[in-house]
Amino acid sequence: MATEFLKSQLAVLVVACLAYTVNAQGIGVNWGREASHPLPPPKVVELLKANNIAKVKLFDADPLVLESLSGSNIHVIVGIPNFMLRRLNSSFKAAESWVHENLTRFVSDGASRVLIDYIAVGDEPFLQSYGEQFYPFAVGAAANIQAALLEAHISEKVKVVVPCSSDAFLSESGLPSEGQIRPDVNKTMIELLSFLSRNRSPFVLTISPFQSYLESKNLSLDFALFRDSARQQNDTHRSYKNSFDLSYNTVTVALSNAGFPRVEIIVGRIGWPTDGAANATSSLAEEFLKGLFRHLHSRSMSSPNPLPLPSEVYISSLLDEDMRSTATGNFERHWGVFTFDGQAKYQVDFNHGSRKLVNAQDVQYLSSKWCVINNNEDLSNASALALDACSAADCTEISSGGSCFNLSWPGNISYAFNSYYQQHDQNEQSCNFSGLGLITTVDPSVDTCRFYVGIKTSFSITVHRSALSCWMIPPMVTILSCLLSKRW
Ligand SMILES: *[C@@H]1O[C@H](CO)[C@@H](O)[C@H](O)[C@H]1NC(C)=O
Ligand SMILES: *[C@@H]1O[C@H](CO)[C@@H](O)[C@H](O)[C@H]1NC(C)=O
Ligand SMILES: *[C@@H]1O[C@H](CO)[C@@H](O)[C@H](O)[C@H]1NC(C)=O
Ligand SMILES: *[C@@H]1O[C@H](CO)[C@@H](O)[C@H](O)[C@H]1NC(C)=O
Ligand SMILES: *[C@@H]1O[C@H](CO)[C@@H](O)[C@H](O)[C@H]1NC(C)=O
Ligand SMILES: *[C@@H]1O[C@H](CO)[C@@H](O)[C@H](O)[C@H]1NC(C)=O
Ligand SMILES: *[C@@H]1O[C@H](CO)[C@@H](O)[C@H](O)[C@H]1NC(C)=O
Ligand SMILES: *[C@@H]1O[C@H](CO)[C@@H](O)[C@H](O)[C@H]1NC(C)=O
Ligand SMILES: *[C@@H]1O[C@H](CO)[C@@H](O)[C@H](O)[C@H]1NC(C)=O
Ligand SMILES: CC(=O)N[C@H]1CO[C@H](CO)[C@@H](O)[C@@H]1O
Repeated sequence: MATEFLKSQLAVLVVACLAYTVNAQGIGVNWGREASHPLPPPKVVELLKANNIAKVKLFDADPLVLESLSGSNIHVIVGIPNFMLRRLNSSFKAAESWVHENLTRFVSDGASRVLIDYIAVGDEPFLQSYGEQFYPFAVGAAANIQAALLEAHISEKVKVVVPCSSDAFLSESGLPSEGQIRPDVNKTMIELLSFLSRNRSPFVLTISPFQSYLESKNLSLDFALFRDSARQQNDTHRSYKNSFDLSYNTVTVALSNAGFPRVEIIVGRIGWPTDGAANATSSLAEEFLKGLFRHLHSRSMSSPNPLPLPSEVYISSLLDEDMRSTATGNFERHWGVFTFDGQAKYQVDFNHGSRKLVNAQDVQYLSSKWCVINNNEDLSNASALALDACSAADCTEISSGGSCFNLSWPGNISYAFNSYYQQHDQNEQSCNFSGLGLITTVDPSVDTCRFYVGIKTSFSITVHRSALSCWMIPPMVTILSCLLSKRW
């Protein structure tokens, strides 16, 4: 009797594993902090909680951030920036001190405990544009961190992962059946896969439907946005109705062909930007995320031949970041579901309910003051001054496709002046512009174009771009196993 019962329960478990769907517990966000005026970490943690976001992926191990997360019940992926990989590869001591200084005290039990599930060693080190700057050190660094975790007796709690960009994979035909590892990183990628498999760690992958849409003439917006009207792409044994499945399966085929057919996959970064490029809008971002969530929740049950689903998915991103590199596009600063100051840009359902997103509360702004151009002056040098301002401040909104692109001259010059002025905490000197700047208390915002007011924060920083480019994007998380992740 008992055995029968056990058997039937097992059968249920097995079916549940096969039909595993990503539930609300499996959806998290990337919390990047490349912002001139970041929201204070405790405020961000309130924002996560208010929206029932149960997982977060960080790009470093800032103690203020970890302290804010302590006792929160939010699961965390801590990141190690790419620039540290070289040292962590060559020195076990460096890995030991990283674990000692940044991890141990937060992992131990007690009220201040942070639920750290993974350490993301590097941030997409295989990104093709990085060349050989980072990836050759990734596996060695990961192995040293793993050994340091073992030594600190926390390797059971915390797993080591290495987030990978989707451009580490390719397909000659554009179809998944020909998916393979990019030849120049093939050897290292296989070393990484062996490392992950030895430690039962998941593979963390970025999927970029927005960039695929920009780059490939063959993929339509309908295909990227999970629309029913999308023209399907026909592969040998299956057809694809959306860009997500196409990219995802290109990678699963490549991993399988490399000898790792059953590796667990986490999508460490996926999203849709809202500004700085054509089709980067809030309404399309909303459509994309709704389509993605619908797809993740329903796919395994309905499709006759389901793809293995990712066990966790991290949305890019929680907040906009005005200091991110724009090397790959002006949209890079506009991934947030929320604006830099924590206001929801659109509605999307993170937790299977139907509540609206909750904005950050009691945000402390600077005064209601803006810097604009003084039209009564000789404006012949204005454009040059604006360009200067833009080399430091964020002017992605006035670029082609941006939300303020339609501002006619000299409105766009005012935008640049204001951006610089807010970035400099409304310091009077920063609205001079050789006498062309004018401080006003009348909000110059028009239609979709918002002239923002900065956040008052002791965290505001003036960081040099070169330093920032080192710790650009994200890391990720995982699932132990289907069994553990399901609550029975
Ligand atoms: C990584 O560190 C090991 C051990 O110090 C060293 O042998 C190896 O050359 C390093 N890898 C690279 C790519 O420098
Ligand atoms: C701990 O992490 C911080 C932030 O990522 C980093 O600056 C620091 O160097 C790390 N400590 C060690 C000992 O590596
Ligand atoms: C684009 O689609 C056409 C027709 O379906 C196909 O012949 C071509 O190989 C595709 N190109 C790429 C880059 O996928
Ligand atoms: C990658 O390396 C594996 C193992 O060395 C080899 O079998 C495979 O052919 C390589 N693939 C590519 C695309 O170079
Ligand atoms: C794939 O097949 C379907 C149905 O056979 C067809 O309607 C569609 O145009 C094909 N897609 C491509 C890209 O050839
Ligand atoms: C514009 O800039 C040039 C070069 O710095 C300067 O010589 C000129 O006086 C400026 N013109 C005005 C109207 O400020
Ligand atoms: C900018 O103007 C064009 C043409 O008037 C219009 O089609 C477009 O929607 C406007 N863009 C924004 C962001 O307002
Ligand atoms: C402002 O707009 C004008 C055209 O209206 C354009 O020529 C100029 O480059 C823009 N300036 C900036 C800083 O975007
Ligand atoms: C603004 O700049 C002009 C010329 O560079 C300078 O003469 C003036 O003193 C400055 N004004 C303030 C308030 O700093
Ligand atoms: C749906 C939508 O907004 N599509 C637009 C994407 O961007 C291109 C280029 O600007 C437009 O032509 C499309 O209309």
